[in-house]
Amino acid sequence: MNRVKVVVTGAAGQIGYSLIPRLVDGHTFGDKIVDLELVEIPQVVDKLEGLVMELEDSNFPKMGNVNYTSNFEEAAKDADWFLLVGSIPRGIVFNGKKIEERADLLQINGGIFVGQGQAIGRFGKSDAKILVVGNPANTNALIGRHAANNDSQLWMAMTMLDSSRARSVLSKKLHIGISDISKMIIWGNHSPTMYPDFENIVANGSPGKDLIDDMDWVKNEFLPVVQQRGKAVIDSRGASSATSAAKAALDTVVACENPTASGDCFSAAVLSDGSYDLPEGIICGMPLMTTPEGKVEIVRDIVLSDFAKGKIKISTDELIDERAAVEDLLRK
Ligand code: NAX
Repeated sequence: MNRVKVVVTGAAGQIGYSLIPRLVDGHTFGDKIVDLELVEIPQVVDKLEGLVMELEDSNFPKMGNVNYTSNFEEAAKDADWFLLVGSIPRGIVFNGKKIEERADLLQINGGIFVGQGQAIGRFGKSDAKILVVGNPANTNALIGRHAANNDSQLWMAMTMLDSSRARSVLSKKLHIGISDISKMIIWGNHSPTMYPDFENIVANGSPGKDLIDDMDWVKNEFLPVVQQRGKAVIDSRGASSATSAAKAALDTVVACENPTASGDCFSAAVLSDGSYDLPEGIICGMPLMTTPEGKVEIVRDIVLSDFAKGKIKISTDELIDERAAVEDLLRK
């Protein structure tokens, strides 16, 4: 197949502005022609005309048909990929109420994902891949997956940005290049409870547990820096991570579209099936690989230390709490 149809929601947002051009630049999908469906809420959708003008003016070599719409069902028809970036951020006024609580955020954004999930299940390709970026990403993906009710489609929540951040910190600590580090796994939720697994990385052929024995550094620097990196970017920039989030979304697509190198894995959150004794029925960060046939599977041979298991439990407990907060949306 030499064409791929990609739906992007939140297309007028800051991640969208960095992400969308790079979907058609010939890198992410290689030789394939990329048809784009750019989706926004009705109040914002007209702004996308300007983005489409810019895409046309950029002469991207692999750009196919580009459409923009606020009708998600129309956009979803026969799509191969869904990059669900759109969501309502904390702090905005929604239906007359300022949204500050995580529970409110879960309900509002979860509601969006019921409708989008149903449309993906009905109209998306049977082997569609869905990457949820909009927060709270794991629980949004759980709601969307449930509403889609289509087991042949793959629902993921993005943890690649957390994995990229962890690799960056580890490469500085070990004085090696980013590409010298493989098997960077993020376990759990895309939230400050996530667990970046330094013990199971492979750095220039050596396991992380042999290279990093400074637990004070792990506890007091590595984990807090990676877990709080999103907040640090917001505090400095006055806006959340956009370029790095867009790059991470593209990296996730590339990781799914190409077979994973032998012995390596990549990070995304998928429905847990009880592997590694993780609670079933949550969308949980795990090690994944893409087979030579193009199937994305959980890697099942990672060994977890007691330290890792304790940290991962904190994050999966949080995911169970989030699931309980949206129980009503999982009954629809
Ligand atoms: P922006 O506020 O710039 O853009 C979001 C866009 O989504 C807006 O244009 C809005 O109109 C649109 N939107 C809202 N509801 C929609 C719907 N139902 N259908 C279509 N579009 C809709 O946010 P941006 O900085 O682009 O971030 C987007 C999301 O990514 C946020 O939820 C943010 O928290 C999340 N992030 C997730 C990350 C991850 O690693 N999973 C990291 C980066 C980022 O923080």
